[in-house]
Amino acid sequence: MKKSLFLLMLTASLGAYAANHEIKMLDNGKDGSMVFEPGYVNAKVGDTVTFKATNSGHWVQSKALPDGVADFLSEDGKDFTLKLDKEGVYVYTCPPHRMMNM
Ligand SMILES: [Cu+2]
Repeated sequence: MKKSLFLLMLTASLGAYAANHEIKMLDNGKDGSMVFEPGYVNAKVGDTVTFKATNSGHWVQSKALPDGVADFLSEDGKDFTLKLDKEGVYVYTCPPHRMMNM
């Protein structure tokens, strides 16, 4: 009886483990104009990241990814959710504002 209770608790905590992180794509943010906000997210494997098309005219494209992770490219004015299946650093850019370090 005690053992099955423990397993249920473990499942519940695993379910709570995966989080979604929102990154807004903005014309103007705390860090200046044409920015992702926040500019950095610390996430865990299994989490998702949603790039919110808060302002149109921005989208997101992968630039450098951990080995084995497929390149991604979202569409202008559309939210995009990425599942983080591998540990590592994910670097991305906004193609129209690459020259502005977005
Ligand atoms: Cu942009």
